[in-house]
Amino acid sequence: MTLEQKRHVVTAIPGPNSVALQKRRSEVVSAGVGTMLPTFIEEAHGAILKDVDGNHLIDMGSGIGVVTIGHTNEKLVAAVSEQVAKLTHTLFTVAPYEPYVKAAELLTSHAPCGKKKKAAFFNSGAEAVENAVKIARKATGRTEIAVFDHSYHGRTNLTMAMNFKAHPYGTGFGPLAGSVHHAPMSYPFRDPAEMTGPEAATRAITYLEKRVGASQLAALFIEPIQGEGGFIVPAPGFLLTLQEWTRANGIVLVADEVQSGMARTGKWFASEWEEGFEPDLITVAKGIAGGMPLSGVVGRAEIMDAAHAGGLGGTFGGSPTAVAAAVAVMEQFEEGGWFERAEQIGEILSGRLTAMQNNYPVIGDVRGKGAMQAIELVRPGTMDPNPEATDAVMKHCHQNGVLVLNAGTYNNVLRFLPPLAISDELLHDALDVLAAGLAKL
Ligand code: PLZ
Repeated sequence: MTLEQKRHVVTAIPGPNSVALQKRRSEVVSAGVGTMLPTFIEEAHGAILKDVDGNHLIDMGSGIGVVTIGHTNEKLVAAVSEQVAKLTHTLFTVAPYEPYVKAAELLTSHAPCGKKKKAAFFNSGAEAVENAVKIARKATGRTEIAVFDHSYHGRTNLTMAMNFKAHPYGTGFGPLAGSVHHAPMSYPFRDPAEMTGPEAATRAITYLEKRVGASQLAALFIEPIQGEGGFIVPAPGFLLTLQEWTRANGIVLVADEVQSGMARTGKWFASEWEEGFEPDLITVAKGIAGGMPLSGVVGRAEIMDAAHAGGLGGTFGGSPTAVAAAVAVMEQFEEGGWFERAEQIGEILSGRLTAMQNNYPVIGDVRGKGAMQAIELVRPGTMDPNPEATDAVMKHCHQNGVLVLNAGTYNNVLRFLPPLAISDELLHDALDVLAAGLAKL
């Protein structure tokens, strides 16, 4: 399938057909399932979404970093079509199939977790995080879990407790799971100006040592670049200092790369940007299967093998079509060009966003790596978060056919994570719309 790779707005957004569908939807779909932009999408290709009113929108979010390889990527569509006609389900723990093994071979060969690695597949990012907790507890014989401020790890009971933000993720849904401890993150934009990565790590370590005790901790979870928290990139040396401490204390270090992994930042994993950083386990999802539901835990074999046979699983985890999609994605990454493209996109994004920051003092910070970039909006001349301006600029983009996403603990971050299939022309067009939205403030 193809779609002209051009922005084209023919109705109000949302248009009349979307408004009618939204009405139908509100009758039968739970109010708890929110929607950022109530425009119903009919089809998509590359970096273009076509809605039910014929509008062509530029996708600057990839469904929150999922269709990194581009919408309806041809090789992925072919692989999934072939697989769906051949075998859709046995349940891998009942009777296995080869594509699961192939996906595990590809994933283990690229995960930066030491020499001998193993993997297991699940459905969602939250499920991968939950399984990493199980594996780390079994491997260490300990119970306690540490996470960072501004983190996001999912919507299940255990992962709700691992998120930083109570609202909207946890409020009213308790009691939340226990044995989860939050430590201060390295947040260069908001930390004291002179604070280094190792100093920020020491702050977190001291907190955890006093509050929990290193010997009690099974695992420390860190997003090497925080996603929902607002693309917070920790200061250099932060991750490495944490690793020295987890290694010295027998704590399993888990990198949650659900959002940052799989070519998004210009490498297989964002962890690789910190030289020498080798997490024990990595959780993956989103971009690994280009839109098919798949997640995984990959990491050091001796830790992955700590779980007893029968201890890990689930009916749909690593289903044949999902792992076939993952194989198609990872084989294309191996073929080359994708990481370079993510870096080029990053240069265009950071160059233009920095130029906008010089023009518009509402932009307090520009940050990110590769095709994972964001701006944090403040009240000009202060550090105060500016969620109103963020919302206004986002709405301007939406109305003009550019799907951008917000993020951040203070709802004051606009994040950009386009499909890597986006052309320079489309990217510049989307950024022109963004600049016009900032000018309008
Ligand atoms: N870990 C780092 O970014 C999902 C949430 C979308 P699931 N982030 C998008 C929403 O509002 O529900 C995420 C993540 C990181 C874990 C997860 C959870 O992944 O596939 O949504 O369960």
